[in-house]
Amino acid sequence: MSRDTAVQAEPAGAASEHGKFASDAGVQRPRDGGDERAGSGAASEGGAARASVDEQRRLYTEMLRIRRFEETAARAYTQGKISGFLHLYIGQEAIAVATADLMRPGDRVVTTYRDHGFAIALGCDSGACMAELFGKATGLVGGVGGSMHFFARDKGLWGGYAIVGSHVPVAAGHAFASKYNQDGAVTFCFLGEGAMHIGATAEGMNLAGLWKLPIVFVIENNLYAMGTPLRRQSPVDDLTTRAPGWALDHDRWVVDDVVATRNRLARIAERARNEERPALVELLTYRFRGHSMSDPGKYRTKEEVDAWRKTDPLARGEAELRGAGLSDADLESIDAAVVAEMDAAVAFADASPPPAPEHRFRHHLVEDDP
Ligand SMILES: Cc1ncc(C[n+]2csc(CCOP(=O)(O)OP(=O)(O)O)c2C)c(N)n1
Ligand SMILES: [Mg+2]
Repeated sequence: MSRDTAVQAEPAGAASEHGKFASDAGVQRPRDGGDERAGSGAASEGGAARASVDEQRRLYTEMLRIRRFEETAARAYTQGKISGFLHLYIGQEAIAVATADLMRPGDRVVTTYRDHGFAIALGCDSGACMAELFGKATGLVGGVGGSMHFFARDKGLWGGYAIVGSHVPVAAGHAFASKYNQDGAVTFCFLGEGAMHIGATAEGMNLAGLWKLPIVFVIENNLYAMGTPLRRQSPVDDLTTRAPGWALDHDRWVVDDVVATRNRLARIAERARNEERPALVELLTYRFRGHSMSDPGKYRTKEEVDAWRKTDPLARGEAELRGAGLSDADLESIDAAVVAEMDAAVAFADASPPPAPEHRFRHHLVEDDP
């Protein structure tokens, strides 16, 4: 089997590909059926292996922690406690949780400005994350990075990046370092579907394929780049059709199940780690809020948002736990603990001091005038 076909995506699409997403009502949804569900299709392999109830509960709780963190941050934003941009990860949580769960020590995540979910999933303290949003000295990066620039090297989070596509060559550089130093690590580079049309993205992916780097590029295709729907960004819906040109393995599925997504992504990551097979993965997902807090999201219909709520991995996780015998009281107590954690995060951030004035001169390269 040739490298390009080892992990098969659907055949390259033409303009008719848009039929997969657009219904008569203009609701953007992936076509039902096919092999695009996380737990189906030959490429999913591990998708069928179900998790134990304890594992399901753990992954559900992690997704819930991200959702409650984001909801809490949104409230704080409207109270004027957070300045600048705030891009929420609500709806996409399963991707960060699945990734954090499969990562090995030394692996790296490089991502976009929609980065809070990765920090929480990777084990950063929620108080430090909230304090970063509040611009406080106790924040993840001392309060000077803010929402879009979370960074926690010790947890494997090598940055949120605000310039679309700019981090893709950076991530390829990390993966090159892994290959050069033979450290056995994989770099996971997350990008929005909008970033697929940026020059730097092509440069980074080309080098990753050329040098067979240990990297997995993951497109979080939430169907919109700010207010621009996919059909007005790209001539094809299936963005993995570009992978063969960069000699990248490729796969693509709907993220409706955190366990299946973790298992399917883990297999791809191990091939990148051990077999010199970098990959381009497209995950079909949805953000339930606007692009950022200033976006009311009027470019999409209530029907579309409701349709995606039916495959929300968090709701599925809850239904599965109920199916496994957890009661309302059990689920309420999980939620109560998470809400208490986020309330404590806000209290911590509120009580923290701003960065000392001299802090603004740290981490700058300043050259003397000649
Ligand atoms: C090079 C560049 N151009 C434009 C912007 C403004 N901008 C910020 S986010 C964004 C949309 C990106 O959409 P996508 O890649 O799909 O990611 P999502 O926000 O959906 O997660 C744009 C155009 C930017 N930050 N950088
Ligand atoms: Mg997008």
